[in-house]
Amino acid sequence: MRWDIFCQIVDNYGDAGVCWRLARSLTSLHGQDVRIFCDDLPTLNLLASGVDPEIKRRIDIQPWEASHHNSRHPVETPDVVIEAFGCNLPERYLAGLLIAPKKPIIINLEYLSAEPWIVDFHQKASPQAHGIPKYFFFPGFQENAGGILLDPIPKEPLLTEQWIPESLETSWKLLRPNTKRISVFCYPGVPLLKWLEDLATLDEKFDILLTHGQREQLQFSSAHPTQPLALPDSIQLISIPFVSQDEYDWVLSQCDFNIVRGEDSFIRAQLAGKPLIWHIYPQEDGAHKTKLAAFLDLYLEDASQELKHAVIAAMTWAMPSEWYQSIDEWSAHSKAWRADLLENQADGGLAARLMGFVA
Ligand code: TRH
Repeated sequence: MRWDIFCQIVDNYGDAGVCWRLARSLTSLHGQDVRIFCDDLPTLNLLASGVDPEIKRRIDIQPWEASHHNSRHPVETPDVVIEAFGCNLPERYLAGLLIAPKKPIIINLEYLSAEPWIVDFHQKASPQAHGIPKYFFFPGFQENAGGILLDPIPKEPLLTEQWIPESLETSWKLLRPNTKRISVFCYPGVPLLKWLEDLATLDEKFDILLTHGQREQLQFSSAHPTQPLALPDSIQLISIPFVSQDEYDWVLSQCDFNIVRGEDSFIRAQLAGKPLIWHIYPQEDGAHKTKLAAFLDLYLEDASQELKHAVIAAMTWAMPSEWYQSIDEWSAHSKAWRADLLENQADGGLAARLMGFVA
């Protein structure tokens, strides 16, 4: 089938990250013919840069405006149109669909959520005045939700350094033996410096891999506007460049603990099978708190009371000294959660469920 994915970048990298991962999953796992129309090609290309060139060649990446010309080629009408995160289709593109001999199906691909209500709305019709069939699709963890994007499934998360991506070679040389590794990819507004200072009080050495832009965030943290970064030797800060999506996946799999955010990195950290702090995208109405609680309900369903307390504390930015004593149990739990996730998504996850629904 022919798929057109529309991707409008609201902020950060997540919109492009999710659209790209969907495109590559549909192409590499299901042999689909995919075009992406995106209003920020530099961001999309940056994420996509490391992927197998054969897959990249098969995905047609186009600027948003290029979709306007589609109205002149009704023969090129896709079978499926994805409005990622409810973005509106360009009017001229929609006009082209209206005169096309064969109508596609439009999918409003929603944000990922662990909230129970999504299963009641998943795959429901969203009738439009223009008459083209449109449906909601809700990614999620539950069996009867839209699933998660799995591609590529990281290999067993063993700490192995036989292969190091070229872009990370310099940073990797700085890593110390017998030292725990933590990667950091979070939004501003959390007490990260205080968190690191507290980490330094533990009887352990830590190498902290700061993703692109994270060091600046630390320096200008509102809690410490003028304080220079003075951390003891037990904590080493290493800034890494912005890497491709595949290389970032690799980073997650090579760390003992990951701080992630948004949607795509959040899933990738789970698939890496390591403990994580999910810095959920903050929403003004506080809706993110409900979403975080819904995820924690699922994630901690089988956890001991002690682990529940520790993980909830960590995810709400309590200081590491308050929960780090549970790290071994949390590590074991993360491996089990990864296995459960893969079992629950053994049907192929989001891309396969989407294929099934459209069929
Ligand atoms: O960047 P994010 O915070 O994205 C968002 C946006 O805020 C968006 O508006 C919101 O809708 C969404 O989250 C829920 O976080 P996310 O989703 O994890 O996306 C980051 C992408 O960037 C992901 O695909 C991983 C990738 N990435 C790299 O490829 N290289 C890197 O070096 C890093 C740090 C990330």
